[in-house]
Amino acid sequence: METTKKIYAGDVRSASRLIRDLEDKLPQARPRLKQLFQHTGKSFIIGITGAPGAGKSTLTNALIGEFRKLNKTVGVLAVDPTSPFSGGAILGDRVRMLQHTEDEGVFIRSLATRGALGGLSQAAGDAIHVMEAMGKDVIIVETVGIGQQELDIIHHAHSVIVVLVPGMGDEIQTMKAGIMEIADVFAINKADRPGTKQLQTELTSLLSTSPLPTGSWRPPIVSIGNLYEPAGFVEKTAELMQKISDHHAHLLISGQLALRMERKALMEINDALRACILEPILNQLIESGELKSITQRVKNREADPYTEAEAIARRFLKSGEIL
Ligand SMILES: Nc1nc2c(ncn2[C@@H]2O[C@H](COP(=O)(O)OP(=O)(O)OP(=O)(O)O)[C@@H](O)[C@H]2O)c(=O)[nH]1
Ligand SMILES: [Mg+2]
Repeated sequence: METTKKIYAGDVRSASRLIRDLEDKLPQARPRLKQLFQHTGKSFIIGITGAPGAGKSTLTNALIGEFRKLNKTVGVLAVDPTSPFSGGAILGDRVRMLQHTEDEGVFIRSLATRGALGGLSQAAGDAIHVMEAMGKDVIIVETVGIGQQELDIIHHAHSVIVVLVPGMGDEIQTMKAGIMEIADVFAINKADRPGTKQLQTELTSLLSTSPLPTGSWRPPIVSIGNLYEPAGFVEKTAELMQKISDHHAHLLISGQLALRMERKALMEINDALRACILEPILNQLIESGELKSITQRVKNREADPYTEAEAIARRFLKSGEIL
């Protein structure tokens, strides 16, 4: 059977290989992705972000369990922009989600940093498309929320959960990173720790003072109890599920879903332009050593970046060398 057909049938090996080939930018990978594209766009994508160690994987694991109870198939993509090796990310996350690795309805993959040229958002988008083509009902994207790269990744999602932990100074951190604006649901994790009430109060007042047009979604806050008290933890996870489902319904009814899909499409075009134009040019300039000399010239004020960029654009676009 053809690789793409196998992926539509949910074949784990073919999907894993394609994700890896896309990551490695092997020439045969992109045509396959193009073929798959028409089979994507039907999954519900949930983003989970928060500080390192906030308990995102623990929560993802619990959500997988809830979705499986509803007979939904689940894809999970753990993206770790801070780790140079996907091995590290895989290890921690796999351990956390071990109970689901034998489950055929669950597919878990990790991505790590893409090196100097960025492109992590594009790699994440590609991997998500493969999971969509596999027919996963729900895809959970876990990413450490710190900088712009992670915010870009989270824009692949329809609903975004921001995980906060009491007593970590997260409040200030997250607001700085602009995470407040992207949160659809807040989860206060490790609510067994001191400072939970205070964090909840601060967040509530912050949310109630921010002006919102009538009828718009006000992000709810769910305090996830203690992981080590399973009964309460399961109950709270169910509450979180309800909020996610409420948000999904809101997206549909308000027409926001279409807007988000449009924003996502625009981002995908941006990522693709980057991959098709900017990356090959930069790669060639790096290989030939030209980037280094241009950098020196600009640094020494012998040239300005625009003139250099225009000259490069003229040269590459005319020669058609980039494809
Ligand atoms: N006390 C307490 N610890 C928890 C709770 N939930 C998770 N943890 C612990 O917090 C640690 C980090 O959990 P993870 O789920 O790996 O966190 P993460 O956000 O995925 O971490 P990274 O992916 O490394 O950023 C683990 O040792 C968990 O056992 C909780 O409710 N209470
Ligand atoms: Mg994790």
